[in-house]
Amino acid sequence: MASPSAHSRLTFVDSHTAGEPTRVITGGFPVLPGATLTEQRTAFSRDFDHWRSLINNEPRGHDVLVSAVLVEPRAPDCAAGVIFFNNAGMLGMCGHGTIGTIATLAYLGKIGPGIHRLDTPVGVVSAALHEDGRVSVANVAARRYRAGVSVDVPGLGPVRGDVAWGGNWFFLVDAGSRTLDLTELAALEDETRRIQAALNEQGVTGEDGAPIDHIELFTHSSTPGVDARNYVRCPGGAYDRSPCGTGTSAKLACLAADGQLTPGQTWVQESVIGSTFEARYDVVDGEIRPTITGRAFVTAEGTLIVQPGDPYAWGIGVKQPAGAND
Ligand code: PYC
Repeated sequence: MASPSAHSRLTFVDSHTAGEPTRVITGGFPVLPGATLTEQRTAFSRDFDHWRSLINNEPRGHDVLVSAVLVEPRAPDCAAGVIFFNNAGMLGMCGHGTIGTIATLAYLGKIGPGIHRLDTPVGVVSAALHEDGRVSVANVAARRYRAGVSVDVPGLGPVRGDVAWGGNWFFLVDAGSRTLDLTELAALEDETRRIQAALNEQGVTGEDGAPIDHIELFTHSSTPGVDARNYVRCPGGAYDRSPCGTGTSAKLACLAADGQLTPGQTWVQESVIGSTFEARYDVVDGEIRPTITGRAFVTAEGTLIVQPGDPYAWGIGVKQPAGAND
């Protein structure tokens, strides 16, 4: 087992994209074996999951954080390979995290304005860094898998939603006239936790039995120029402070399937904190290809330190591997 030894040090740059944090690990992470990013992600979750916990769980991280480890790209012409993870496990793609990663690479002087390809476990994405610092992410293809699926949610009754892929699997529920704002966080957390549990218990999944691990409630927005507002529950239970890049991509796939948004038309998606992404899609080879535009700001850079004997080297509430940090 690869373990932090005495005085292990991991360098990082933190940023936030529309309020949602991203931590890019820039040095000190073990080399991940594998011929593809998918294989490397599998090796990560099988053999190095305690490193994920070290980075993302308290006392060095927190449950809102999405982190990214940079690896050698395996696909041609990519600026970097990137594997995203959070307090619960691995993510497929991450829209806000991609914007944060590009802003971080620019901050480090590794890239400038222009188009940059990133290799991810679910495919290559390309990101345009604009002169003004905004980033447009051309995401992997999005699709609605099932429409109007009903789940029986204890305490809420039947809840209907669409199952869609935007780089992660989402269950999208029309919240009607429900208020999606910061005053409602406790209730929204409770409702989406119940919906998530009901999906798991009733075996509602994405394609090929893939777990649905993001719940997206959406409603209209009263903000001028904004099309919709959402509340997105992430796999570890935290809510996305940003409008969620993969969730917005899944939403575009549903709008396209319902004939409510045409290729090239702009969709402005607002988060529960009021931050926005601008989105649109193109149809390429019959597939919905979303582009999500947003802005990230660097908030910190530093070094995570693991001193020998730290009983919480791997995080609070996480079984500490025997002898791993003596
Ligand atoms: O922006 O795709 C996203 C995302 C996923 C989880 C948190 N943010």
